Amino acid sequence: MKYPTSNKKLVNWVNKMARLCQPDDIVWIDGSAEQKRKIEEEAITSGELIPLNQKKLPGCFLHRTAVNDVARTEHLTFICTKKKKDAGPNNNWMQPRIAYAKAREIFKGSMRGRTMYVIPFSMGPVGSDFSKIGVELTDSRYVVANMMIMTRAGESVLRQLEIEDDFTRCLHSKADLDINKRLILHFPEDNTIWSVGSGYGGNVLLGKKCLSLRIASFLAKKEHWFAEHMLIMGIEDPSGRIGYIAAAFPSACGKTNLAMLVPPEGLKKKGYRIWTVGDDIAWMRVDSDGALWAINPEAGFFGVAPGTNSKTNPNMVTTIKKDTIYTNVLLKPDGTVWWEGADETAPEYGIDWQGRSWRPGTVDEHGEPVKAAHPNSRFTAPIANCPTASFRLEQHHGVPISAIIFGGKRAHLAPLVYESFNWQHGVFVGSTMASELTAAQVGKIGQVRRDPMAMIPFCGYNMAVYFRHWLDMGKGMRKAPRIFHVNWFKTDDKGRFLWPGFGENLRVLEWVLQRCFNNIDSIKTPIGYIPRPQDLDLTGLKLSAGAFEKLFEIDKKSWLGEAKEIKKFYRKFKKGLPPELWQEFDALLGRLKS
Ligand code: GTP
Ligand code: SPV
Ligand code: MN
Repeated sequence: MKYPTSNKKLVNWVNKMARLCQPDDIVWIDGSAEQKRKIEEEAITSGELIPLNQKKLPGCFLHRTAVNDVARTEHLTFICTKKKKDAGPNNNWMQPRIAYAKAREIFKGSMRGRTMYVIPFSMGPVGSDFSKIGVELTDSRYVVANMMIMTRAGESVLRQLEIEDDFTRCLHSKADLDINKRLILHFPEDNTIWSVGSGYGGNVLLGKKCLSLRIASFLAKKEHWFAEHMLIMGIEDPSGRIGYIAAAFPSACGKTNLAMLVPPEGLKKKGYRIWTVGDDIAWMRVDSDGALWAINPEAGFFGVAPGTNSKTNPNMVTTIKKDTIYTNVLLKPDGTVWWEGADETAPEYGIDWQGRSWRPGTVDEHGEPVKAAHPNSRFTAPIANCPTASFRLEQHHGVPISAIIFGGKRAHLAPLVYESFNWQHGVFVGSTMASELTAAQVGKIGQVRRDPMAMIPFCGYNMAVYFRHWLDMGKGMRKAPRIFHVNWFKTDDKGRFLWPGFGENLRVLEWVLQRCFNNIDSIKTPIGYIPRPQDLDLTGLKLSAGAFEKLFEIDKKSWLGEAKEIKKFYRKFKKGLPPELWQEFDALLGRLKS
């Protein structure tokens, strides 16, 4: 056979995996429009893709996953390092030898009667110093179609692999889509990912969470850079200066929405403009100027559908009008789609995400309302479709980061915004991040999950060592970004949001950049710096009476309670936790008690 590459390592590996999975056929993805069309047609025939109304939604398809395969399965996700300690208390661990053996049994013959696709892909612009190459083998045409949107895939990557020998080996098979035979395995020491038995996003688009966060975070530690669960956006101020920020919020806490916000009426007159670089992942390096530069390794969005509408996110509504794959949403009779919280009211009739007929008010056998779209239904769309897409997306150098922002859903504790005292304190703030369940979950109000830097499900090694890495990186930076914390989700006694959020969040970002560029004054509190009231521009915004005070209230008693929780969490890391973080902990206690 003639191969489209002279990279022996690649050819040998593809052949070896083919002997294991036994596909009928092997197809190399070249990235051409012609091949894309052919695969889409085959996917329509096989039922993997359902074509949508091509007049209203050109280039768009619908896909339905298996009913028990609708989200990342964290309990079936493993970090397989030789030593358990290297995976840390933050990860499920399996011995590599055992993991390979277990998965091999499931992969054996799993592609019989199917085609194995070879997808060479680059995370980041092909050839950039930031970028990493992966090759995914898969028997899913849905995965192929998604990877062609989410990554730079095909011929140009193969050419790069003639120069650059190394790549992440990503093996995926749907196998029987059996949850009891589902494993998402990472072998950071072998630069290898094996995923079997799933067909859902984060489990199978191996360039995303598996490579760009779990494997990349491991490499980043070794090679002295950052791989983070962060959006990247540019905020162009009225003078034309663009300040770039990177922000880490846990899954479903508002990264996509913030990354492409629309300036609110009150600030519009000033002339702000937003540039979207990325909505989920940031790779960042210290450059020769001593500043931190970032790229988004992805080329597409894999965003949450429910709640997406022209009010919450008009730029996304435009983005997903073409060339988009919808997963697990409702199919309308006219060949368009719908989800809870879409622009239009519910259609009178449709096919729900499980492929059953649906009408508003449909209930299940327990009398519970049936959702038209799964709550984690998603769309996959090219960033290039986005009206606010940054003009620097293809630049090999990325963008310079002025501020890092951490955030979570906290109904009660954290103020709208505060700034850390310095880098070390900022790492403390990130490492103690948490998200709270809101009033919507009866009986669980106030329940907190610790999610440092929004990386708890994604850090590919021991998080104590990851914290050490964060501290060390700060030392090497002459122009380190300032570190902030935001909370859009503080509520009043009745559980209503105190802050309107979405586009209005720009008011907070304006202050953040004022701190970075103009070093305007602030108020010092025990937890960090907060804005002076006159420095937050609230033009045209009507907050309810007392809301502003509440948003910035720092209740020492609650913070002392929080400190107890932080201590419990930190203790999980035993002696591995950097002493600097205990120092910061003690300093916080001191400030709260004085
Ligand atoms: P992943 O793709 O899972 O990583 O999620 P994400 O962080 O990109 O979250 P996304 O932007 O999709 O937002 C999730 C939900 O948070 C949306 O359904 C919104 O309703 C809500 N949300 C986003 N921004 C705000 C905000 O500023 N205020 C309030 N109250 N809700 C928000
Ligand atoms: C997340 O859960 O943080 C996502 C979706 O961005 S997935 O790609 O499935 O991980
Ligand atoms: Mn995410």
